[in-house]
Amino acid sequence: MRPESDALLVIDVQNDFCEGGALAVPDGDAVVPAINALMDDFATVLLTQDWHPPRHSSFASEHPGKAPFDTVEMDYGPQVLWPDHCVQGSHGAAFHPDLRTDPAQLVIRKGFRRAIDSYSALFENDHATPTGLEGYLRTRAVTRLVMVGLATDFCVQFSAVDAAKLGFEVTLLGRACRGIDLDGSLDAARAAMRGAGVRLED
Ligand code: VGL
Ligand code: ZN
Repeated sequence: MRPESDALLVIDVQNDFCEGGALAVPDGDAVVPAINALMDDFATVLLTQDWHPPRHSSFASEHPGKAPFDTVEMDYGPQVLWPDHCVQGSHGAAFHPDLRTDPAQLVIRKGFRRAIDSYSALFENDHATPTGLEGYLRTRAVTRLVMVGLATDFCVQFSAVDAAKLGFEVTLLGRACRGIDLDGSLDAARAAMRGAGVRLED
């Protein structure tokens, strides 16, 4: 068992990112058994949940003439548009039914403001508005984060880079992550994470 200072941060293992979901990540379901097994090693287990209100500004359906996976310029910078997904309280927003949730001590919800998306578990997409997770980690004296979940090139990447920038020691376990891979975004994500000092392991 690892010390309490090491947290397993499980990103967005929700129905909409798994097979049959609105924004299914290829082979996304494969992370579930790997993550469940990891939970036994960690005294500190935290989950994130993508949690959008209806008509969220990241939904392509809110942008006439735009399609899912197009990019638009928001006042906080570029934003990829997505199919409607992870609407608060919906089946798609629920955790994958086989994901163990009992070991989790915190569920942090993000993307709940209509006008701004939040890929990262730490800051919204303006890179300035905190989610509150940093304070939780610091007050619990967590210094190391092992990150797993969906999607490698969006929410996992943004969370890992933000955490590394804040001084946490971050490791990403590739076997428990899967990516969307839009126009080479997976390779770009790996490079960005390495550049930020994130350890990439299998
Ligand atoms: C995610 C796109 C939109 C993710 C969330 O969890 O990676 N990607 N919302
Ligand atoms: Zn989302």
